[in-house]
Amino acid sequence: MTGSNLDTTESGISDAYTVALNTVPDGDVVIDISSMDITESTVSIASLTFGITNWAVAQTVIVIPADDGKLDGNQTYNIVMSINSEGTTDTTGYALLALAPVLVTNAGDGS
Ligand SMILES: [Ca+2]
Ligand SMILES: [Ca+2]
Repeated sequence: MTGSNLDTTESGISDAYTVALNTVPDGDVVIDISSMDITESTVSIASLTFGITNWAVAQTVIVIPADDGKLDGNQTYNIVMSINSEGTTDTTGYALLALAPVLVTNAGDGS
């Protein structure tokens, strides 16, 4: 994974990170993605699927800032990723993997 500390602004500057697997799976690995503070941002995609053919190909998640209309300065929160147990068919260990959150700071725009 690349880009674990992201900066966005309420005025509309987004940021992004990429995810790829480090080892070959023997089936699909589905990773769910969600913003822990949707008043500050949303994510461009709700889940990523990696398989035997694309496990090493980086997939991009764009963090899209939201303007909450509050004078709240810079807000820091996590984008969390978790293995989707229903969609994941891999048996090499990804099902038990805990994924580190991505820290995002959304800078306030003064309103
Ligand atoms: Ca805000
Ligand atoms: Ca604001």
